Amino acid sequence: MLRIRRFEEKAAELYTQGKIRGFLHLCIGEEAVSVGTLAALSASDNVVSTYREHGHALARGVPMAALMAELFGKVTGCCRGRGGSMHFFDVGRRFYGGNAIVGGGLPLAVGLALADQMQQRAAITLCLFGDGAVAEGEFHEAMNLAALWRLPVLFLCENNLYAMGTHVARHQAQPDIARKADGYGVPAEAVNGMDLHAVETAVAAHGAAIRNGGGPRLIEARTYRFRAHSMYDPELYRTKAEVEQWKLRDPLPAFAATLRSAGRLDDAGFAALETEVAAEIAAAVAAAEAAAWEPLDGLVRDVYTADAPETTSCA
Ligand SMILES: Cc1ncc(C[n+]2csc(CCOP(=O)(O)OP(=O)(O)O)c2C)c(N)n1
Repeated sequence: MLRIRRFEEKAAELYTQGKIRGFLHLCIGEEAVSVGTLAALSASDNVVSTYREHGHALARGVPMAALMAELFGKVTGCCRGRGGSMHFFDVGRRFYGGNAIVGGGLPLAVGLALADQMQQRAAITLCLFGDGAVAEGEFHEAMNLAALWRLPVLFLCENNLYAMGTHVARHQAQPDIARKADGYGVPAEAVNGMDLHAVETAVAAHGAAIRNGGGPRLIEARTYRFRAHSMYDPELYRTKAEVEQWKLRDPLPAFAATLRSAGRLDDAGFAALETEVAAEIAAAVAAAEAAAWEPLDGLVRDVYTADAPETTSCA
């Protein structure tokens, strides 16, 4: 969680300096969902994410340097700097995006799970999406097909209450997202998305049920983003008091407190973690600064190609 938090704080700083361009959506406040979820999956599972995916990619083990370089638009980025913040991708780690289209990952996840089922590959597909995606047709089509074909998909809605500036109660006739699974006969659960342990426990349990042939499941992780929707958002739709109230539930100090009371972390240990993370970030930034841009003659590479895309992992 600390790596994700500090990585994103640095990204925001670099963005204001003009080093990172395009869109930048931070997941600060939602780290317990990234870490708790990915900790409960195995390396052979598939992960399909959204445009707010920095935390998911880091928790999946995609190297920070490859992600930082991607933010900079450099050739050493996980997509050669072509995708930027919204399109982190690492096929070797079965991390299938980074997707700018709200709800766009849902059909992709169903396709991956169908392929696994047809090839009798033992894996589940984690499909992450926001509360805004639940208003899209893709959500219902994906739930329907996954349930009908009993596909090994774990749908995980990261409900941070807002789709850009619209509160979930203003775009959902039924704002209790977990209940939407009832219509498809899909078992579902809402969990405290600010609690790493609660998220990990739920994902492990539902993941095990899916692996045992139980068909798809839905988890609604109730969480909150402390920062604006993106770097361009004046946040006129919520009060500062509301944000401050949620910050009292910040998953990072909460988990640190749990570790402290269990005798597994003290001040010196926490300071050492901060130092380690700061060094990792500094190295990632320096490497991204020093890296080359995509050569001009490579600009149409992978746009139209007869060759299969590269399938190696990021270094
Ligand atoms: C199909 C589509 N419609 C609209 C948009 C514009 N848009 C970008 S983010 C967003 C809100 C999505 O909110 P949510 O799914 O709750 O994710 P969160 O930002 O809360 O993580 C919208 C409507 C888009 N990118 N794609």
